[in-house]
Amino acid sequence: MAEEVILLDVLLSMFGARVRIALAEKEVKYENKEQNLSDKSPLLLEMNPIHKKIPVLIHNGKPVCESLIIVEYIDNVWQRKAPLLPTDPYQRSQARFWADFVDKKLYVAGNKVLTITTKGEEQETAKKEFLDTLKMLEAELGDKPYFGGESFGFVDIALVGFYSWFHAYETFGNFSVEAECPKLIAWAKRCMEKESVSKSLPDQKTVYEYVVQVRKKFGIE
Ligand SMILES: N[C@@H](CCC(=O)N[C@@H](CS)C(=O)NCC(=O)O)C(=O)O
Ligand SMILES: *[C@@H]1O[C@H](CO)[C@@H](O)[C@H](O)[C@H]1NC(C)=O
Ligand SMILES: *[C@@H]1O[C@H](CO)[C@@H](O)[C@H](O)[C@H]1NC(C)=O
Repeated sequence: MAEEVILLDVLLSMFGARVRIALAEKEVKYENKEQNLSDKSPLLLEMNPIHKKIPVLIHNGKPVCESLIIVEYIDNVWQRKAPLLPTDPYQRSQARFWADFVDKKLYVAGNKVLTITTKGEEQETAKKEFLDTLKMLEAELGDKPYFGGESFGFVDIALVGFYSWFHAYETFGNFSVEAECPKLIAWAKRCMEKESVSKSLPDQKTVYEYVVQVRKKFGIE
């Protein structure tokens, strides 16, 4: 059956990156339609009328929204490759827990770091929250090569897109992730050895320059 797969995406997005990586892991061919979030396209508004956010996967005309839900959908639809989520129900629940933790804690803490306006106390608080969150993730990783064990999977996909943002977090937060979480950096580099990951992620400098622009736009310098 001929399939039509379209991704509404933004290259710098860590949420979009999840979907790009999952599609690459499953070797799905698709058309990437880069979106301008300052001028949302009629297609984006039609396909995600509730949140009006990227990423949106459009599979044979039908939209799927929310990055983690899209990754799970991809895993269920394209079963020709190794599963991304564990098959064991308990392991599955744990993978979903940690992916949800990335959204609820890491993303939120990261945004606080990127919007730091003053050195001193604000910076210290934001930095601590972010690094504490990363340390919890590092503890969950432990000595395993990937979050799910021996193979690259759902939690790796949920988290690795943030690696592109590390230089920006480090610069505005005045810290080194490598100094604080060496095992997590080793894990990120291991993930980057996979073409599905390295080809899906923007480089750290590009993201940093984007954050500088956004901070200027909002009058933070
Ligand atoms: N929970 C969503 C988050 C997606 C998200 O925040 N997308 C941003 C870009 S990184 C967006 O489209 N923002 C547009 C807006 O908020 O107007 C997911 O996992 O897909
Ligand atoms: C995105 O839309 C804004 C607002 O219309 C516009 O100023 C900007 O140039 C657009 N960006 C790109 C890359 O087209
Ligand atoms: C950044 O961190 C270093 C080392 O912890 C510290 O010596 C320096 O004062 C910090 N700089 C700012 C601007 O907070």
